[in-house]
Amino acid sequence: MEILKKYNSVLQDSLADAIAIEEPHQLYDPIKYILALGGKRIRPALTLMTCDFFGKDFKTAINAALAIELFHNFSLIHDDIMDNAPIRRGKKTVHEKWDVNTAILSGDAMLILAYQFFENYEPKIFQELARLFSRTALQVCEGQQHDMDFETRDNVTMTEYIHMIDHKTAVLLGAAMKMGAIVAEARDIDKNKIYEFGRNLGIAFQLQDDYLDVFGNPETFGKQVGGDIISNKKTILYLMAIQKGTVAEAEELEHLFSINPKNPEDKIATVREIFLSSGAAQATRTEIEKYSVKAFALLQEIDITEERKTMFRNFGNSLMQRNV
Ligand code: GRG
Repeated sequence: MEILKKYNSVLQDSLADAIAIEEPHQLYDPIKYILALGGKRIRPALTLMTCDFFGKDFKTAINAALAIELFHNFSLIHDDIMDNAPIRRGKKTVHEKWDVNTAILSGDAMLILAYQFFENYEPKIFQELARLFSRTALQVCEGQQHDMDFETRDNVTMTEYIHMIDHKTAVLLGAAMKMGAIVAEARDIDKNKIYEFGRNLGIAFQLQDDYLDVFGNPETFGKQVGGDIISNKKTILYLMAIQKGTVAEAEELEHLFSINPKNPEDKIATVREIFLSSGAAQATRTEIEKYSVKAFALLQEIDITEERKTMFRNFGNSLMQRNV
């Protein structure tokens, strides 16, 4: 993302040096491997950007940024084991390249390494970062468990779904930004507003991910369009369609989400039709808009210059337009 470029080049160097330990190779090689696969590095760049915008040299936030990226990558390794996923960032997942036990242990080591980066801060900042980080990590765990529970439930409410994506994904974006504000020693009220900005934008982003999975352009989406339909994942579109559609539409959807045809093209096309005819597609767009508007309204209230607010707004817009 253009706006994050300045931070990404500093991050690139720091990440390459972050894991200096070599032995045992079986423990540290997978960590170096997943970090070298890249990814968009949105979260650590946000930590640096937020620190910068609250008026402190963004390099002072590098340790917090490294912690958040290590944590994110650790959660991806464990998530891929749970999902039995073969590919991550276009390459073999850690448990495929090595094995499941190696992936578990390397992931665990990454979580500890993430906390160690906080030791570079003086006690007051250290405590604030660690407290936020622990709370956030626990919420991510809770979000993951809810997501797993939802797979076998057929009565998930919209509120429960939003709560799940908030915890599984959005709180980490909020925390990434708040950490930058903590290192910059911003006012408590502003720390909380920037946290809520990141969190609401994170919810909007995840809902948009659900939407693009069905209606996205295959050239620009970056993932297989229809992937959630193929794997029978009950996203917001499914929940909205069950809630808003006719009895016949709901029954057909329930049936389609219980089968796994060899050629999924017809299934994808029918589900897409029902999402449109039931009003679920429109209702999802309204929901995305609601959380984006909320995020931008919070930004307006923060005590930083108009120029910096515009930069945050541009970041939010480019995240939602997927120019990442
Ligand atoms: C917190 C102790 C503890 C355990 C973790 C495995 C797990 C429990 C949680 C899973 C969390 C998870 C993988 C959430 C998905 C978040 C998400 C949107 C990932 C994709 O992020 P991008 O697009 O990826 O930023 P890149 O590859 O660009 O970094």
